[in-house]
Amino acid sequence: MHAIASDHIPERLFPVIDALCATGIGVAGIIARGPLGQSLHHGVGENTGGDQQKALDVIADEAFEQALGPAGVRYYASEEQEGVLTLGEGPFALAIDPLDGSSNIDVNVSIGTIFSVFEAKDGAEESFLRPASEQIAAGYIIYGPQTGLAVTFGQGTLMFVLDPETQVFELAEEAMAIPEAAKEYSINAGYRRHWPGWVKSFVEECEAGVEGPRGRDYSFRWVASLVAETHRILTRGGTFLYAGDARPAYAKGRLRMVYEVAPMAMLIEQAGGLATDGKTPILELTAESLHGKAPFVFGCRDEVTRVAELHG
Ligand code: AFP
Repeated sequence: MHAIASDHIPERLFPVIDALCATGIGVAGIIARGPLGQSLHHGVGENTGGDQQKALDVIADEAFEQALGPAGVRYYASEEQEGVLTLGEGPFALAIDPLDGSSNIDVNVSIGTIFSVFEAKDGAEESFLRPASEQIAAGYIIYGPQTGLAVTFGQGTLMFVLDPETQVFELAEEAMAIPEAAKEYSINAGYRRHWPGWVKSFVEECEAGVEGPRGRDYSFRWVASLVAETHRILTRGGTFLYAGDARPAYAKGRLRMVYEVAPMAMLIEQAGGLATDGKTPILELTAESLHGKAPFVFGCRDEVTRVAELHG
């Protein structure tokens, strides 16, 4: 019994997507039990990037690592692992944030798993330190009121929903389309004093609303869960900004290029949106290190274009 029903998945990638979905169903069950099950949100250490590791980060990482080798993944690069793991002799290299948004685990807010797939090269690290445009698949599983899967293979962005009765992911939308213009913008406004000028200018234009240069009112949204923000923007539009700011260690923002920024950029662009580092398309960039960060601005074309004008 497969975990996903769809003839919209390239045959050679189906085992990988099916393994991601089957593992995701297990992770969703653990999350749904919350405090009734094992403790999920207590700190268990630090990952390579210096971020605090929660118990669920490690549980999810171990589950995906176990499942993906037999599915054809040769190299496994995870936020929760220092280096690249060799899982088998399959044709693919998969980068993953096993559990993104872990600061939301204990408050029952949507969190997710983000993944990016390349054809494996001869070397482990070189299979990931390459132009983001070479991704052959990218997506996320969202653990929320619905458990969902957004995925792209370079021919548009598809959305699936897990049917709770059959425990199978079913196709809900085969061509997600982001609106041209946004009505919402997303940024952690708590750090306004640290923002670069172009970020402040964009946000102030949104705050000026219908009387300002944008000529319409905007609502502000911040969930602090990249998967939840991306799902909302894919579904109804918006603009997301996490640029570099003046805080120590935030010169390139907070989000990681290989397993957060690059896969989300592919999903967004395949749905007709734009994804940049503030001015340069993410898909034109090459990761310099496994856990390196990248400034990230994505969403509706009109807004991301305006951000690039202000950045310039
Ligand atoms: P955690 O996984 O540590 O919760 O970080 C989540 C995240 O990487 C991304 O999902 C959010 O968009 C972003 O951090 C939120 O960052 P702030 O906590 O600085 O708002």
